[in-house]
Amino acid sequence: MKSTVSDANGVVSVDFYLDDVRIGSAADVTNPALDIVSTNYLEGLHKIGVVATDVAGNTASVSVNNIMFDNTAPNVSLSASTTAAGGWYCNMTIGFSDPGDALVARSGIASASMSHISLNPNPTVYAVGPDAGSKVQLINISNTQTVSVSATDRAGNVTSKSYSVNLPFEGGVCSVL
Ligand SMILES: [Ca+2]
Ligand SMILES: [Ca+2]
Repeated sequence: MKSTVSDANGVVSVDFYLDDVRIGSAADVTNPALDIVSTNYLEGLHKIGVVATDVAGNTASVSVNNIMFDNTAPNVSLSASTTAAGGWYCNMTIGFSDPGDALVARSGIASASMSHISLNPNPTVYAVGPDAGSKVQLINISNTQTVSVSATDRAGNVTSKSYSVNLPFEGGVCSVL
């Protein structure tokens, strides 16, 4: 986190607080900053505060409530939803969600992608909202192929998985192995 402070006669210290507990001081009072490792704290909403002290000992403070620490990576899954009736294709559905209570511990899905090595080397990235459902992508496959899925939440946590998917050469039922 970063803060901006100023004082006509000089600032001597800038202290940072998390949930009203002092957790550190700025090394440089002209550009106050402190890194917080969110995984050292409980997931959910927190209060962050800053106290600046001038040469005369006067203090000024500011705080911000409801800063979310999201320490849990999203869930991702893959399913085959359509048979390959007469064609070398099936509909693959990527499912994704960000676990946690909707109002507290979940930052929401920022993006999700699906890639298929042999036909689509570049992942298709969907722009999705925090509570978006699954997306569908048509993928041409034959026999056993690998499909990779990934989801990223708004806090930057990523989950990636790879699945073997089977489609019989001439029609048949697509299946995630
Ligand atoms: Ca002053
Ligand atoms: Ca999350």
